[in-house]
Amino acid sequence: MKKAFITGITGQDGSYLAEFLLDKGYKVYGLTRRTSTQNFERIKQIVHHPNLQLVSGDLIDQHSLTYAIKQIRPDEVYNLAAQSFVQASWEQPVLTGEFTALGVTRMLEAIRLGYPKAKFYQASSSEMFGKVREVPQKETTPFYPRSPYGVAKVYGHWITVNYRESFNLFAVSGILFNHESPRRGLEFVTRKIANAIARIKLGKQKYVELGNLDAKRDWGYAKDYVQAMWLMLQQDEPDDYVVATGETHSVREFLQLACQAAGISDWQSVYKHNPKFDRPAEVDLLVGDPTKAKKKLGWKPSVDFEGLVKLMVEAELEMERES
Ligand code: NAP
Ligand code: F7E
Repeated sequence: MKKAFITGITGQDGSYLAEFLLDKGYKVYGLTRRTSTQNFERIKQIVHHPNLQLVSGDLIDQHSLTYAIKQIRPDEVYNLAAQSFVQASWEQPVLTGEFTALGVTRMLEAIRLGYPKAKFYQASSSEMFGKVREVPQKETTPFYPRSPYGVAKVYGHWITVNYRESFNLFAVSGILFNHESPRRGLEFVTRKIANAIARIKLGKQKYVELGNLDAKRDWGYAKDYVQAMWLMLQQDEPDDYVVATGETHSVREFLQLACQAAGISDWQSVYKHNPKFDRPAEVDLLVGDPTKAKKKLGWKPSVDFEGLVKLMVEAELEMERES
């Protein structure tokens, strides 16, 4: 039985990846932080699965990571844990650096010292492209991060490449563009809009307050993206890949389509601008070129932009009707 170790298992991607690997017959170990109340909402369907084991630790605590790797001796390690909210990275830049940047080195050290045979996946991000140097962005596009989060991810990316080249580890970096789902945190714009529009439709809320509607993103479906992570670790050679849909849409388009999906005819009547959600430095346009992932991994997205908006709004309508 293959063994996988996932950091960030309680997050959006970690929960989908754990389900995907359990379905494939893996024994899955998930790193969780101790909290005063349990935070297992996204893993509630699998938490009692006989092949899932939760392991206590923290990306800031080297000992817990090294101990876990030594004990488990996993075939595959997916480092998905991070402070992942861009806006929060201006409020907590040092913590973001500790988790999102140095946390990667701690995981790599744990593998180097504890079980160097393990294959390592690092969750890199399109935020590394920031003020983009090239459209669309591909594996060779230079980075120009625009937030403490983006800067931390550039560090995580290069330390992964460096450990591959220095210590011959099977370490890969997936440069994933935005991917969303009903399990997305409520602070991210897609889930925030989908949830607010459902509540407005049901008469629970009047407006949705947003920042910059002109920002454009390449949005895909999270379930598709965790498959790409796994495929990267099944290759003969470690390499880095862009994972994206190749399409870009504005926040305004997301809002318009969400209103349409809920049967709200005038989107402007439910929207207010709130400068609190504007960013000190914005990433204006992201659009990825997934050619390499398509050719080498045989990966392709199964849900398009319209399908994603519809799926998210429908899920929120169902959840809000029940609550
Ligand atoms: P998410 O929902 O915010 O999940 C983050 C996970 O990291 C949670 O399980 C969280 O645990 C855990 N975590 C945070 N700090 C930790 C620490 N110090 N020690 C241990 N665990 C810690 O993020 P996501 O959307 O699933 O994204 C997964 C990864 O992909 C992240 O690294 C993110 O930066 C990256 N990424 C995401 C996207 C995207 O569009 N979703 C795109 C590119 C890259 P708690 O539940 O305890 O908070
Ligand atoms: O913002 C604009 C905002 O917070 C998207 C993370 O998973 O993807 C994510 O980062 C855009 C930005 O995601 C609001 O200014 C307008 O331009 O949903 P977001 P993000 O910053 O793109 C990357 C790939 C990651 O790696 C990250 O971990 O939407 N926007 N109004 C708003 N954004 C938010 N959150 N809230 C608003 O009210």
